[in-house]
Amino acid sequence: LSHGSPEKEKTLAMIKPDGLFGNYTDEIKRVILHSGFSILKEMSIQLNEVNVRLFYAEHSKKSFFPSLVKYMTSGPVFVMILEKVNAIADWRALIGPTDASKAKVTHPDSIRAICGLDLERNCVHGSDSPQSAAREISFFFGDTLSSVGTWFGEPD
Ligand code: RTP
Ligand code: MG
Repeated sequence: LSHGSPEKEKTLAMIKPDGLFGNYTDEIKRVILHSGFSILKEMSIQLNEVNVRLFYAEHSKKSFFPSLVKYMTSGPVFVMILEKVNAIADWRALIGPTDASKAKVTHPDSIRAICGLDLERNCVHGSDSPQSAAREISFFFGDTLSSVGTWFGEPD
C-alpha cells in the first residue's frame, strides 16, 4: 500500500465565458493534455444566477460578488474533470495567479496570462483543495445542476 505508485487525483477545471467567447477551448485542452492530465469528463453549460451563487458561495459577501455573478452568467462555461498525480496543485500552477493582468508580467506562460484579461475576467478556474475538488466535481457531474442548469449536451 505505502510503496505503490502515487495516487492520482481529480480536479475541476473550467473555461469561463470569456475563454469560450475568445475561442480558447481547443488551445487550453491541448495544454491540458500536453501537461499530462487526462480529461475524464467534459461538458458545456450555461450557468444561471442560482448556480453561480452556489458555486462561488465562499465569495457571497465580497464586494465583487454581484459583478462575478454577472460575468459568470454572461455566456456558457466549459467544465472538465482532470486527473493525474497532484492534479489540484498542478492545474492551479498551470493557470497562474487570479489577476490575469499581473500574470502577464509575473507568469507569462500561464493560461491566465495568455487568455485572461484582468482580475475578474481570468478565463479559467481550478479547484483549490481536495475538498473543493470533490464539491465542485459533484456540483457539475453529480445531481446538483440537473434540475436547474441549461444543458448544452455532453460528448458520449
Ligand atoms: P477561481 O476560484 O475562479 O479559480 O479563482 P481564484 O481561486 O484564483 O480566485 P478567487 O479568490 O476564488 O476568486 C474567484 C473569482 O472571482 C473573480 N474575482 N474578482 N474584482 C475582484 O476583486 C475579484 N476578485 C476575484 C475572479 O473571476 C476570480 O477568479
Ligand atoms: Mg477560488
